[in-house]
Amino acid sequence: MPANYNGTYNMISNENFESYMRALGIDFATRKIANLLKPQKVIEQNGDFFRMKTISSFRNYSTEFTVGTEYEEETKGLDNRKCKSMVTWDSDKLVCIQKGEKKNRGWKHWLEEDELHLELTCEDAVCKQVYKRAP
Ligand code: YOG
Repeated sequence: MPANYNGTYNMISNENFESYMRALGIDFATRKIANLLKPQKVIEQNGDFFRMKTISSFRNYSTEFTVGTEYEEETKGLDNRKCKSMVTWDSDKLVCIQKGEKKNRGWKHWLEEDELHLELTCEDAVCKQVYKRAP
């Protein structure tokens, strides 16, 4: 039985988002706006199938994948690149590798009680975000 990530989570902390965005080549003005956002993650999970939505007042981003199956990801509204992405389980952690133009790109999710943790990596930048389950 895989871990259950189903739920809606609100951002409570966001470290190094600026360096992550710089590594992705996001322009100054967009970074200033994005840095002020407190997005929400909405996760729908059915076994190994996931729909993940990142929702904010500025832009939304949505991805769907099956764990263990490589998929074409287009980061529309973010840095607008194409990646060959693949998510795998590392025990109860979800680990995504995003192969493409940017080296060392990916993310990891894990749960700690009512918190959803996310580490976003691009090149040498690591952003750490924590979300709390919405009441
Ligand atoms: O999430 O890959 O949870 O897809 C990362 C933003 C900001 C737009 C968000 C909008 C990267 C301008 C998704 C913020 C910065 C800045 C809300 C990260 C790029 C552009 C959409 C992500 C995974 C894991 C699921």
